[in-house]
Amino acid sequence: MSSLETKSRIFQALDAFSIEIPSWGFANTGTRFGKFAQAAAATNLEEKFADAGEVHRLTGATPTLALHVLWDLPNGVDDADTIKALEKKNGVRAGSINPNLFQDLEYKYGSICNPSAEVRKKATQHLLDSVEIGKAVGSAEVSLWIADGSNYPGTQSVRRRIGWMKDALAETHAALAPGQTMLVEYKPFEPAFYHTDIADWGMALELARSAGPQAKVLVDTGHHYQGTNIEQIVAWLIELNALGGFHFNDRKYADDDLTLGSIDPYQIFRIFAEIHAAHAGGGSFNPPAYMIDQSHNLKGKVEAMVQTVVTAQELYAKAALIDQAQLATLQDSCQLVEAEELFRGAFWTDVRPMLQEWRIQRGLPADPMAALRSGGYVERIAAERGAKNAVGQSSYA
Ligand code: RM4
Ligand code: MN
Ligand code: MN
Repeated sequence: MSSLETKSRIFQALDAFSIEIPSWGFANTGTRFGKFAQAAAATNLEEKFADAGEVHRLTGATPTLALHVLWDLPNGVDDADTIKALEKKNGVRAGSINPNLFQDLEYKYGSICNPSAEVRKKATQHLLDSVEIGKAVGSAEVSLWIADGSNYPGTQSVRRRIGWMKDALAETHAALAPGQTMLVEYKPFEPAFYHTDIADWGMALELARSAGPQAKVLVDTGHHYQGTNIEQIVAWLIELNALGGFHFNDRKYADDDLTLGSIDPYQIFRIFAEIHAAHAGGGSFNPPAYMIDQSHNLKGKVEAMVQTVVTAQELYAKAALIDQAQLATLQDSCQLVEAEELFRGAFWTDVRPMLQEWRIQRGLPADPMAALRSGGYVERIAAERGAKNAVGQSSYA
């Protein structure tokens, strides 16, 4: 590939790529053993929006901020005006709306799968409220992660819970506006440790399909068993026109929510390779929503987010360098080593100088991390928020 073609591929890929950042990624989080408060962590929605605005200013790639209903919109739809004012002030829009069905005491035995009809009704109402919030703030996705499940064999009826869940999701789907998408996320473990009600992509797919055409599957990269071939799942979901979005993060052991690409960048590259193959294949491929779902309890929050976005851009750009037509020829003639080398060659290409060039041409800082450091933003927010963070907070929000 000529260097001119490499450049044009990379520029095209970057122009088309944006990734949503999570409000909860700027707040204090911890492990189940303790919470490590950071002086610069965001303590309220205003500060989360300010941090998101800074990341977008530096990278030009994060126009939307995912919101978690309970943590960010405690007054539900009544908070829509606050959101709109913050959007205007900080230059980022509200992104996916994430209902929270995992914190309230009555959800101890499940939310939309709870054996109690009363609890299921309350949980479904929260989903409907989340849809209304999405409409009020003009956000495209309502992103459902249902934390339901059980801890011990025999203690719950898996099949009855499927029926309850289908009812709730169908009711939620019926309330969607034409432009809204409902994303169904799966996770095989945690907080439940025997069964989770949406454990894998097959279950999520069936639930999405039975809910209706605006429901799609969300793949969180940390929500798989060790060794799962995630890019194969992605390929299937593309094939079935059911890939709605991603929650990107990395992991070594469980749902670690580490920085994307920190443990296995080749995994993310392989996922992006499927996306580029789908784009090259033409047809009716609707690109999924790219979102980050990470929480950094040791790294600085804004630094980690900038690092994540830059890494996502690098891996997306690398995968754009695969010559899909040539790869198809090599695959058809079973030239295995040549095909693999072409694939790997894209991964090993250093795209960073091109990314710098792209940023300069688009009026962005050539090195977002260096710009973050020299701009003094983190020092400023640490000074402003330090006292509030020193007294400790009870939760994420
Ligand atoms: C879950 C899941 C959800 C996220 C919560 C905070 O493990 O990944 O997407 O909203 O964590
Ligand atoms: Mn997630
Ligand atoms: Mn998760």
